[in-house]
Amino acid sequence: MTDYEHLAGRLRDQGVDVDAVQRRLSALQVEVPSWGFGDAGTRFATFQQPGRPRTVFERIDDAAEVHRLSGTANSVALHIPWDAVEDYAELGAYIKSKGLGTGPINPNLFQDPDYKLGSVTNPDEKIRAKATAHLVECGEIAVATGSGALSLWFADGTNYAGQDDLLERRQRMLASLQELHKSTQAGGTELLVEYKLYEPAFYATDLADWGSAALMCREIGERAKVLVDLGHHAQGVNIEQIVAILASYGLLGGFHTNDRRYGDDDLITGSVNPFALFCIFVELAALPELPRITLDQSHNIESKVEAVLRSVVNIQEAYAKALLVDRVKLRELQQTGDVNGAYGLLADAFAHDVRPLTAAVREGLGASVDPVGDLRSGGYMQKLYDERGAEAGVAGGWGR
Ligand code: PSV
Ligand code: MN
Repeated sequence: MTDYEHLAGRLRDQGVDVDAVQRRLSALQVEVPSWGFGDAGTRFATFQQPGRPRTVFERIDDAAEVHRLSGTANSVALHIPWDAVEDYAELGAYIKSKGLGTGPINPNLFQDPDYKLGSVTNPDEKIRAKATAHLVECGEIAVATGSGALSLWFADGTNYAGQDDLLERRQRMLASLQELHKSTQAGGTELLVEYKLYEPAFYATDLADWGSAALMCREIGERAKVLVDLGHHAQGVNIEQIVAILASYGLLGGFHTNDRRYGDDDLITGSVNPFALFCIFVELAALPELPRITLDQSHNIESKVEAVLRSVVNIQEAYAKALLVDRVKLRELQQTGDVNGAYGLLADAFAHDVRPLTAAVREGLGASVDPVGDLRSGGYMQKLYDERGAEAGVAGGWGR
């Protein structure tokens, strides 16, 4: 008996509809970030890896390899200007030719010296107008590349008490985002508004938490929704509760997945606390459909294509385990106040080794049974080393 037959038999004995689980798992698709393949580092150093992509097209090639092996990463998010090109229709066509779709477009409002005191919140009206013009341009890029969304993260905030008027900054941001909402009307582009507790601002980040982002979205317009980045909360915050609440208000726009131990560490999704990831997927699996799930990671010392691939596999496994939870039984246990019984139901689902199941799903999708092993033993990485060399190219991310 194969591992898969053994697992499927055991799950069926426990009343799990294995075919339904496999169908839902097969429909899972996550978006990968172009910048996850480019240079990234800490504030101390960036280590350029051999075979690093030299252009946005090469970053897309890397994303296509992740999809080929996982069958579960069918689109790529772009960052402008890191991924800027002359002809965006051509870029969209290239992405399509690789069997991928264009994920959200990420404007970059945090590296220009003009934004020292903020971008859309800057006290200087001219700088705010420049920031808004970049957002509007990214809206046009979204249409040209066939992306349906803009992913909006602002480094805006203040470092010291009294530095600026907190409420006025919020009004400035709102005015800019309302303008963006209007300018993206024809394209029907979704605006995904991301919050982050701190960094780079250390006194007050202008969008510091989900409540603040949700209120902002309500004022921006109906296409604005909150984006939850798993690395953007204080230690110990219950993210699955945030997910459930936002979804119940129709305000859950999507996710940036990664993992962390301390702050916004951007480590491989599921590498530090897989149980926390599982609990998030337990909430997501209860929704009529999954929201956008996008990796947002920067790999400094680990091999990047492999790190992205492993993250996708970890997400598959977390979702697979969440799909094993018997919802009817869970509700019964909750209603009768059986605390240990309800927790035990989740703990049992989490404890399953679902790897034979996710492997079978990938095989059914024409992808790899052992993606990381196949990446290591296949020729793709060697081809990168041979063709791209170690030094050439541009960062395509935070590196220099
Ligand atoms: C910076 O904290 C960040 O990681 C945000 O999460 C953005 O989504 C991402 O960079 C890309 O700009
Ligand atoms: Mn993010």
